[in-house]
Amino acid sequence: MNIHNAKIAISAVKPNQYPKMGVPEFAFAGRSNVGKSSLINKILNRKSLARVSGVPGKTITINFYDIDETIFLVDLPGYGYAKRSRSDIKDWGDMIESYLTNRPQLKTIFLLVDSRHEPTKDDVMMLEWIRTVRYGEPVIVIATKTDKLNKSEIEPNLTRIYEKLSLTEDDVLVPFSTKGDEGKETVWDMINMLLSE
Ligand SMILES: Nc1nc2c(ncn2[C@@H]2O[C@H](COP(=O)(O)OP(=O)(O)OP(=O)(O)O)[C@@H](O)[C@H]2O)c(=O)[nH]1
Ligand SMILES: [Mg+2]
Repeated sequence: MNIHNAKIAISAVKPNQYPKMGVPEFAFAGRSNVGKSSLINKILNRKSLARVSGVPGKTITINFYDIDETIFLVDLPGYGYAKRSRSDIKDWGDMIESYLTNRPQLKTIFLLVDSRHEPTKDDVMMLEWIRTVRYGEPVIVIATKTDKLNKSEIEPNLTRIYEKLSLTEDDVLVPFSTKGDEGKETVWDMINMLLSE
């Protein structure tokens, strides 16, 4: 797979817009502003393929990135963005749910949480929901923005995430940062492992 051959395939809001190509898909979920779009750019060595912003709520569609016609990386709109109306939140829920529950080629859902903070109620709910729809599969959680922590904070913060999300030894918790390469190889290793299953 040539990761330099990456392009946006489509920004979808409803199922009939999802790509027809049946290649394996890997989705990135998490709170708004947690760093989903940044992670996609980072692992592809791209500056701005996926739109990133300091303003939460940047990604409002399901964005499918076509990597060498071999896999799709799927950037999901973030949750927990306070300035959304109730009907927008419902639309968000319907959109995410219809994708995450009706997509045979979806290989896994990576859940991103901010390494600096205790996982939010929404994070816990999202993880529980992922456990239900992906019953029996290990959960993969990515703790983002580790560069914003002191060295001494990393372990305790990871432990807090592990405990708050009730992770088990079958699950995976990956520290990740866009400043430097932390986590990048691990994410690719997991994608490649799931591809070879
Ligand atoms: N220091 C640091 N900043 C990061 C990191 N990852 C993301 N950011 C910053 O966090 C902000 C939000 O990043 P995005 O990638 O847009 O977050 P998102 O999860 O896609 O957000 P939505 O599209 O709103 O759901 C941006 O200002 C990024 O530059 C990281 O590892 N380290
Ligand atoms: Mg985004």
